[in-house]
Amino acid sequence: MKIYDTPAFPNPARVRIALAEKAATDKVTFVEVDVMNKEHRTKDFLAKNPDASVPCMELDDGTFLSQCTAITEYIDGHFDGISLCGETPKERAIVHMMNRRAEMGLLDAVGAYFHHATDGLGPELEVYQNKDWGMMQQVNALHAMEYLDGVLGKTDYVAGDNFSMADITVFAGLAFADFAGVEIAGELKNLTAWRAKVAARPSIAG
Ligand SMILES: N[C@@H](CCC(=O)N[C@@H](CS)C(=O)NCC(=O)O)C(=O)O
Repeated sequence: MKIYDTPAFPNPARVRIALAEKAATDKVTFVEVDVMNKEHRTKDFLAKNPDASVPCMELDDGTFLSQCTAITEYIDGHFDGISLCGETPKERAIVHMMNRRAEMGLLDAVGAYFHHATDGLGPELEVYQNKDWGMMQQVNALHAMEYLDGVLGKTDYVAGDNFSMADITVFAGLAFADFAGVEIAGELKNLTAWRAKVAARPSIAG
């Protein structure tokens, strides 16, 4: 199995954390994609992942998977270890719901702010920018942080009592927010405490 990714980028980090949670990091081969030199937009890479994004996973039978949620589903089902996507139908539904809220409200919103309202990855890569859209997404990301702070005032983790894929998405979203200069408001104590707890997990702290 191969993972095509770019180390230190936020979405690749999600899959790397998922693999580490399943103690499976050494069971895949990482192939570095040079996003800064537009390798992800070449014909060769688009044949693997038409989304033109990293990460992308190649299974041993030649199937390519893209989108972190789909890749994490595969990793969760394929490797032993804690469940990242939930066990019961209800748990799975809640993990997916919260993961999508974290993705849309936080991680993707920060991404839109970064790519549209800042220099992003630079003029070679940011061929279309809409600053108003980016600024609106920054507001959405700040609202998502407030929402998540409320959730984490009631449950230990984003999707309930157990660590899950949704926590990974929020964690990566906050790392991206730091990088993009979108600050967590000081009063969001639940979110800040949860972040410190998650950062201490061996899959992240190493
Ligand atoms: N929704 C996608 C997002 C993937 C994504 O946006 N990855 C970024 C790196 S963090 C990327 O490939 N960016 C390339 C670009 O902006 O051109 C997923 O879950 O995998």
